[in-house]
Amino acid sequence: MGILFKNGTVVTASDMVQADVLVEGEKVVLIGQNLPTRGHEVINCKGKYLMPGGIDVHTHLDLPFGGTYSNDDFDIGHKAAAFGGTTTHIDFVIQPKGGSLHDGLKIWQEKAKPAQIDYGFHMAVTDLRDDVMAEIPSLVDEGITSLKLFMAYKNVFQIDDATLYKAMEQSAKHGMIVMVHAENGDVEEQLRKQLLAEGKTDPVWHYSSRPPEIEGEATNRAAVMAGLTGCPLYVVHVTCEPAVAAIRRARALGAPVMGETCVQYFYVTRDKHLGAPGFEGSKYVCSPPVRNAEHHAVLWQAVKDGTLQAVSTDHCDFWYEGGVGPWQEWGKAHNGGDWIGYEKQDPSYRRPGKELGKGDFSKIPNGMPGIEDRMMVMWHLGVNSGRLSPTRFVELNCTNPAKIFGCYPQKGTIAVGADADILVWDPNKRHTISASTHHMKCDYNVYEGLKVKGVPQQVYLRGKRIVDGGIWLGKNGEGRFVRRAPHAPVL
Ligand code: DUC
Ligand code: ZN
Ligand code: ZN
Repeated sequence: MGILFKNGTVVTASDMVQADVLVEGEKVVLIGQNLPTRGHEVINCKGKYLMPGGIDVHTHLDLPFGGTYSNDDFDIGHKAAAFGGTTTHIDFVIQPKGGSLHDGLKIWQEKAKPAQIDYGFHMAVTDLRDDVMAEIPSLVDEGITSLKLFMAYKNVFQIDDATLYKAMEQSAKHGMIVMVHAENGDVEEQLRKQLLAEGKTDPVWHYSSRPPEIEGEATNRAAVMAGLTGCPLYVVHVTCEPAVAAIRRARALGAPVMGETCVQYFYVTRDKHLGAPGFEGSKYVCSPPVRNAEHHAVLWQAVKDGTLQAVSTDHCDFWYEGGVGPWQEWGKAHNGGDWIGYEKQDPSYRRPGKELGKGDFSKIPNGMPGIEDRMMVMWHLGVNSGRLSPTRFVELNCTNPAKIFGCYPQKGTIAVGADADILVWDPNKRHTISASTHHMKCDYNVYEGLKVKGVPQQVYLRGKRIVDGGIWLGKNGEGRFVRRAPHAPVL
């Protein structure tokens, strides 16, 4: 007996067709019209879209950052992702100071034990010693085919140009891809010191310490190295015109350069959000900073014309004030008391959050929530407005991420033989986004009050229904590590 999704419209990166989809076990086994129902559980999908589960290739769950940790972990963060239609994500393992890449990997494997959706790892290299260089090829055997290097966060994560160049040479040899956080960290340090010395300490000055020019410069520098080494480059969280221009130019010259932007960079602005009165703007501090509408328009053009190939979140949430939410109940209800996170050990404990940067914008933990919102907000702002077709929406949020990071067609599409990660998407259902109803462990939502039309009604992970309307049906430990293949295509 299988599950037969009947009478829906199947949306892939290339087509929208009225068809039935038969799932047996964990896989899609048949797509066709008027498939016989006998012996199957039938899901009536009339008026619904059947889309592949979302893939968010840029998340930071339980990330140590600026003296605290990001809130969402591989338990609550996974549930939140699934409620928003994301069934796979790729998180960043951070090489610990003085440690090896495999030391970092062990830490993240431990974090991932409660997994509820599928996940992969990128490896963030912070210290490319000779022994670490020698370790890189073995990552491929472990299904990790992407390295990440930070060109910013001086004295924390930042690497120098020689390191980036060497990492690219090594990656190119082994069919891996290099990702960069592209901002000039040396210039940022100078700007930051000047601003603080002038008494400019409020959240809005974060923007001035990281202007578009230093993002564009670093993006161009990395793109030049990709051209010289032949290493596929993926620029994460592109926010602005100078960075888009650098990627566009490099691609026109034939360099293997790709890029993503994140959903918040289409919506959140310096003027309204980061510049909000008091300390409110700290909610929107992330790096690179959010930009104003003129850059949003450049990003829409870039995701339309293929200069950028994917949309992710950089999900990395911190408390504003702290508080309770539905996640607390779930922690107890669905884990049978087995959950051993902070809150279980000491319910009064609250991880430090945005307040760490009161009086000094540079100490505000960088990041915001978004893993749950991405698909709904992109559908609403992109498809409902006519900027994106449903097929391009699927391509940006599901298919291209899978192709670029080596897990297509297992993930990222609805096709015979693919994992049955399926969204039953209701394009007519309305929903108001709010921190009071979201499932992320965060006391604010970047899109608070945004009325979207189009939501995932049911979510299937490898053939198992994990979300049904507002009901959670997933289980800890059922999320699986996704081994990715090297030599993925450059799109
Ligand atoms: N940017 C953020 O805003 N948060 C985490 C790391 C990053 O690069
Ligand atoms: Zn980054
Ligand atoms: Zn990030």
